[in-house]
Amino acid sequence: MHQINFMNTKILNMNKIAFITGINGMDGSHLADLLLTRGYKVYGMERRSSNANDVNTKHLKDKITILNGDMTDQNSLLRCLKECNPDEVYNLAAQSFVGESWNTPEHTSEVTGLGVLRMLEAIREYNPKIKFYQASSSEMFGRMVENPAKETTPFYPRSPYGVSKLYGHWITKNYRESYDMFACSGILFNHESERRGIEFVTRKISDGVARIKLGLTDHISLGNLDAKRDWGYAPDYVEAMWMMLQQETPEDYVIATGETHSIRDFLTEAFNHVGIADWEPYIKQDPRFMRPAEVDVLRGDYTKAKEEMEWVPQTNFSELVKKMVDNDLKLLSNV
Ligand code: NAP
Ligand code: F7E
Repeated sequence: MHQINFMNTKILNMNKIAFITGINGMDGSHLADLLLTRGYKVYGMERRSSNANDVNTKHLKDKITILNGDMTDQNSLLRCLKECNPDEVYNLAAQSFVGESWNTPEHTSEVTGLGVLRMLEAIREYNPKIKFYQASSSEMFGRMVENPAKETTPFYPRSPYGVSKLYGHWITKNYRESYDMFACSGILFNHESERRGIEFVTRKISDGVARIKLGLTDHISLGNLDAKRDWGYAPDYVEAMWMMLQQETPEDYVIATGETHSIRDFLTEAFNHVGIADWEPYIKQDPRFMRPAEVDVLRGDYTKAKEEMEWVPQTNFSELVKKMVDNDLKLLSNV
């Protein structure tokens, strides 16, 4: 037994086994990095793809074990649990792109909604003592009834993705209450990093700004520039996921920065960082990137996480934007 102190949280034991779904995603890869430093044996689940999908996990190749499974296939989840016998399951797999959820609402509901039920059932059958983390989302607040939103704020999702996440959130709470399982949800507001998928607006901007700076393109095509988001840094947020499973009792927490910024603010910060003050000529507004229903503003109140877990965000908006732009400049310069 090894002991460490982390941000004044309780002393933790090591040699635990963690099973992470969505391992190749942004959060899955950051969480694996974190849990390895905490001494965990890490298993990650990926679904089959024709081509390698390991851009975020290449560096973890010899450090973690990959299992094959799919959130739409109950037996595959049960088999994964049997293969790795985890202490903690982090369910990060999802069809996570809000815009795509209008194109494939049924698929999104299957993976992002019902997939949670399948995992909970697999845990219940294999070992109900396993601790379970569900990746809930600020998209459940959608048209915010209260600003900033906290754990008790009523939900009002605005997309098939948000509705699916709400199902996952409530079924997690229901299994906690029905079967006394250690099952909890982190209601995470937008968080980004150098590993963010290219279709999400922050990475699309950081990549586009880097290309413009390097003379590789002359514009970025975007949709609604007036939407506002509460953007944090993904490595800070995966710490909160892990902290939730170290609490004495399973509870849901809002994880956010408490600040909100528009897409325009993000553009200003990103272009300023490469020395371009007048960025408007570089933006083309494209109706393809507008949504049938928009979430105009999101802002979270993380007081509960601060008071009960001593979690606070470590990276501010300006630092986040700079990290992402610098990373894309480096990636594109090496091409
Ligand atoms: P991400 O990069 O899109 O990763 C999602 C992962 O889920 C991918 O590895 C994807 O694999 C996998 N996946 C999709 N469908 C699957 C299926 N049917 N079976 C198994 N795996 C499947 O998302 P992220 O940003 O890291 O977010 C992690 C989780 O947190 C997601 O559940 C997301 O909805 C939620 N969340 C994210 C944010 C945010 O701001 N990032 C905020 C709140 C909640 P493929 O590569 O094969 O598609
Ligand atoms: O859009 C606007 C768009 O796709 C942010 C996911 O991780 O966070 C993420 O969902 C805003 C929206 O993220 C473009 O209309 C303008 O208002 O980067 P996004 P999201 O929809 O907030 C939540 C918390 C999750 O849970 C999700 O999994 O940006 N926007 N122009 C654009 N968005 C995109 N993608 N592309 C554009 O061209």
